[in-house]
Amino acid sequence: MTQFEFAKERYSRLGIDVEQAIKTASEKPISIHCWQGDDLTGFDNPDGGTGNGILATGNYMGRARTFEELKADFLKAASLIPGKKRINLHACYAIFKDGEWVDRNRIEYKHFEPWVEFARENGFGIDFNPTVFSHPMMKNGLSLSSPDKNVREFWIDHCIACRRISQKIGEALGDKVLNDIWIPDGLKDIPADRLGPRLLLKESLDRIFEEKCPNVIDCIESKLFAIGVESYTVGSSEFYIGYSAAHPGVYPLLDNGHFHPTEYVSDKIPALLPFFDKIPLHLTRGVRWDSDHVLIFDDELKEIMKEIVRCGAIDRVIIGLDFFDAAINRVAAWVIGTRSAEKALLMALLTPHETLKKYQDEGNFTKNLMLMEECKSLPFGAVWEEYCRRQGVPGDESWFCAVEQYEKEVLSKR
Ligand code: RNT
Ligand code: ZN
Repeated sequence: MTQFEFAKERYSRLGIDVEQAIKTASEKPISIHCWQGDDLTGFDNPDGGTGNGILATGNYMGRARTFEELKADFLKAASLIPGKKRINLHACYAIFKDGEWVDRNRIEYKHFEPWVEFARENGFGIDFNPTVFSHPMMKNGLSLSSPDKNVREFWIDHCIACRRISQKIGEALGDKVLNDIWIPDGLKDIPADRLGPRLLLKESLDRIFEEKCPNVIDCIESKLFAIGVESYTVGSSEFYIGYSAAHPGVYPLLDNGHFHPTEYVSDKIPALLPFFDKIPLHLTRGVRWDSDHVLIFDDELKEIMKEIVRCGAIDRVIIGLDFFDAAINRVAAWVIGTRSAEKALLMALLTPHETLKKYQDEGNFTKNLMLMEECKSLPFGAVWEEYCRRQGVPGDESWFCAVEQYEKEVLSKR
């Protein structure tokens, strides 16, 4: 009996169909952010670099500097990750040809057509994000909520352009494209006016969402605070949940780094499911703050995936990743983080949710706690390895050899 057969038998004693779990895991897309590959530098800013609202730390060798390099790195990472993949792009990854350059309020679909070709060739879906940071039109750290009308108009135009691009990408791929608006707007010190900027943001969003874009899943991503923006965030959770509730077709995106550390996105998913047909996520790992460390197979990631599965919401929760570490090999960072998400998803699919729920409903909390604890030592590793094998990727640490070789042959020569 192989380890996998043994595991299958062990899980079936708990009423779990391992084959079905593997199939479901392999079909659920995970949207992998392109920005792990180049520290969110993008291609539209000759000086490069983040700042003005966002920051990647570290100085590991081999950052992708061009479209070609970013594609190659992404493919290397993707070849070591099981499951269905999408690529999540930011507007700053526009591709300008023949010396052309336009500012962010003027970008068009053609600037992303090469990405569509790349996605098509490799069977990836695409998701999209306006890039509302690292730009001189951020004034006093504000964009869509700025008191300066010119600033607001610039960013409104940018977000409208991004929705149109997303729509066209969706049409080209026969798919829906998630377009996530996140803005860093906020204040370092105590506000004199908390309402004004929110009213301006509401007005800006109304303008942005005017046009019907049937292939776009519109999202707005809230945040609690950031370094330099400690006292007030215009796009807070309440603001965006309120906005989404009042505007069907707009969804509140939950980034698990964007809440107080004692608040859990795993609990927010079932709180929002009764009201929204879709819940978009950014999975990340905050260490003490929204630090965007590489995702690991930790308790909250497992709990988030459990909620998605046990709420029967695998088709309603849209999984995207959002971490960026420039201090370690970037290709490895992608692989470690995305494999962790895949692991957590598979493990959630291998949990006897029906039985546990029955114990809870019967008030049998002792048995519930007992079984939850016993589940932690089920032979999950054997199923994970088999899942990877069937997906044509290494199931163990041997995937790292490919990254080491790539570092030696490609990254170290940059
Ligand atoms: C920032 C948000 C946002 C960004 C990406 C790059 O705190 O999480 O999602 O990380 O848009
Ligand atoms: Zn995010």
